Amino acid sequence: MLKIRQALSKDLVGHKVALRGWIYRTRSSGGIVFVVLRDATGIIQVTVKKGNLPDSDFEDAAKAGIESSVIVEGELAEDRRAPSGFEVRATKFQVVGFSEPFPITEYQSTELLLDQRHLWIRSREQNAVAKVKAALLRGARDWFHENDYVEVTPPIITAVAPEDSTTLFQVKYFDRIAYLSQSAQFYLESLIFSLEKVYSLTPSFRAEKSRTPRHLAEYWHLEMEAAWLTNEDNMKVQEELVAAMLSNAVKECTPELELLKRDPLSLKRIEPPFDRMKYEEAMDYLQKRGHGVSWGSDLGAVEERELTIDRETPLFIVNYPKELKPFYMKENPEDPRTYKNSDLLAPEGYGEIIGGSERETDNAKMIAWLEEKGENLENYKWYLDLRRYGSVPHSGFGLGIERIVTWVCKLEHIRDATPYPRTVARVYP
Ligand code: NSS
Repeated sequence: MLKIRQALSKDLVGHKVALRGWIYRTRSSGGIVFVVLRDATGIIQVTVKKGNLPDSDFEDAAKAGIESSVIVEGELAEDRRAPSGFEVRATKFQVVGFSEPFPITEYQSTELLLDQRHLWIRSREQNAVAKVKAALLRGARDWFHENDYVEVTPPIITAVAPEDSTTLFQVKYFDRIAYLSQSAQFYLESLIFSLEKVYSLTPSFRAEKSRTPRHLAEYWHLEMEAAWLTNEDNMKVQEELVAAMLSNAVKECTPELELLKRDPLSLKRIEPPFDRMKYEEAMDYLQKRGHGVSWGSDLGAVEERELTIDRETPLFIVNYPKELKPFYMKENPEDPRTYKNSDLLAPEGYGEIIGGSERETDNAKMIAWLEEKGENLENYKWYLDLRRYGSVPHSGFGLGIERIVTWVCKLEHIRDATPYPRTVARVYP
């Protein structure tokens, strides 16, 4: 049994091939049924001609609607009119499972496609996105492994809010309230005192009320933390990691990228170092282009789009004002209004994919901030302990996997970067 991608080969022309998969399209004309078969790897045309195979097989082929599962045997031939340039002339056509009329047809509303997500994920675009995502993840894991990072498994049920306490999901935890993790960062910070360089890939949860094309309530978060690392070193890790992820996507998924209309060369060209722009310079840049922003304005989707729309490579925005970022970031000694931090923005208007910083090591500064926000210090006692027992300079970051997938796969909406998107409106299916 071959996979379709293997069968699309001049070397096999004239040979008998056996394939299995699902009917992607079908039409009959007279004594011929033209079936386009798909499997995990691609599509191929199968011509089923009465007389070339048992009559019962021909009748089944004529009857089987799209998404029926089938096993096909026949001779491979070149055919320039066929979708992938080849066709199989069937000598056997066995229907494994007839499909009821498939609820998804060509032009469907977004809502219907989301209701039918469990079926829609069979589409070629979703197939390609899933493979690109896997290739990006593999590129990341390989890079971390080659650079001596240890993969660790932080908890998902937590009592802390590393990012924004207004976007926590509560869970009933026996007789208490706990939260779904927004970020593994604090746990990773604790692990560097043993392992020095760690990373994790976990789901993160944000109860974001805003319906935007770049926010999910549940997303995959790739985070790293390392001892002895400055913010400048931290950005170098990000550049190298992102370049390694892109290069693996190109290596493993060129046909999928092309199907998604992403030119693989545009990714291949992206190499460190990435440009750096201070938050202050970003404000100037935006003001000159008519945006009503000033010192202290957050960079939202609109501003990040403006900053990156004409770029072909990612851009670091560094040194944000303190009021825009969380308490754990290290004050920038060169401009104490700001932190030693960076956001990495993807080019072509896609915007933020990574947030990172050097971490504050002065407990007094962090306690003052937590008290000001009315946080319960008890919950952070363990985190503050990390600065009491052999504190070291350290840095880390978090990369939103669906954000990088949205960019690499040129998606309009982040929900298509994951098979089952979780948004305000939807937990079904
Ligand atoms: O809030 S972040 O900017 N930063 C953190 O969580 C740090 N504690 C990470 C760290 O230093 N270990 O989120 C990091 C990234 C951000 O750049 C996005 O790419 C992604 O996580 N992110 C999201 N992706 C999808 N949906 C939502 N709602 C979302 N929020 C953040």
